[in-house]
Amino acid sequence: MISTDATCAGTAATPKDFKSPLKPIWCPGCGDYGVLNALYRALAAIGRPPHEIAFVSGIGCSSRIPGYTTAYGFNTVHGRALPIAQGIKLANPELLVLVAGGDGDGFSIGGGHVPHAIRRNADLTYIVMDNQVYGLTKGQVSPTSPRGTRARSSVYGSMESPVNPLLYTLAYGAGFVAQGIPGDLDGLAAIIEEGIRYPGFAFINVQSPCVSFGEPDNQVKVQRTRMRKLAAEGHDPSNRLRAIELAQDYGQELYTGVFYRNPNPPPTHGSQVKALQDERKALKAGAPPALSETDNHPTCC
Ligand SMILES: Cc1ncc(C[n+]2csc(CCOP(=O)(O)OP(=O)(O)O)c2C)c(N)n1
Ligand code: SF4
Repeated sequence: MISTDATCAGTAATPKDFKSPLKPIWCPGCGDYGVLNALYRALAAIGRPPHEIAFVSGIGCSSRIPGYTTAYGFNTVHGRALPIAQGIKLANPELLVLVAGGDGDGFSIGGGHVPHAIRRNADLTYIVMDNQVYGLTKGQVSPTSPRGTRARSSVYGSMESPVNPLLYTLAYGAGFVAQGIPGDLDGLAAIIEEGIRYPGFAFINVQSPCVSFGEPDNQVKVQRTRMRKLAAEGHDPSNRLRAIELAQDYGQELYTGVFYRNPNPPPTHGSQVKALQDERKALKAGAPPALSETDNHPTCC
């Protein structure tokens, strides 16, 4: 295991340092394996020891991911990873806080939490393993399933338009929005590392195929042939309007890389809370002593 003070001692961390003894029980070929491997690499590059990392998830196949790392993990409640992660970050701002889950967890039951984490600019990295299906509960349509998807819960085909996670987060003002695929491990590891380094709310949508209930034309091998790297297309990630334009192709084009990185990141929620606390402390230190019990209750009344 990585030394608890590896970064101070100058010992380089390796992906293995973040691998827990627990063996993943995902189906063979599940995209989530690739996400986990990319994450190991990203954490090694960041170099923070596992005890300085809190990894929070909701419920779902993808939400098992914290247990496969050596970070402190919390496999919480369906759809509630973001509020719990925000609480952890507020209570201990020094921690590196990662959040993960599925598209159902994040954009169905938990969809109402995403805008608030974004508008607060909570300093979290949120990784959604978007397989366009509810995997754990055996293949119902999810909020990102394409219209017409036939599943156990929609035998005649889904009649709803899918949620677009890229547009959703960009529209609410997320400072970092990216997308990756597990078949491009190097690219995904680089995106996760960049998201972690971004000072503020970072959203990473991973098109992580479900081999058991997902669409056959959206599996790892097919994705590799379909992916279009934004960097190779000459996209400038500081251009938010262009990012929004590109994000509209979600479900049609498989863009990978950083859609948007705010070149002037606004203050994080934590830094604003800290500034307020410091201001209150200074005021208190300079303020006249509080009135005593007797002063507050004069004997005349
Ligand atoms: C409050 C609540 N409602 C419903 C469920 C049942 N449930 C567990 S996981 C899940 C959806 C899983 O899909 P997703 O979040 O996309 O993750 P995946 O399994 O595909 O990785 C549901 C509906 C639950 N555990 N708790
Ligand atoms: S059911 Fe799908 S999402 Fe769940 S482990 Fe299997 S392949 Fe992965």
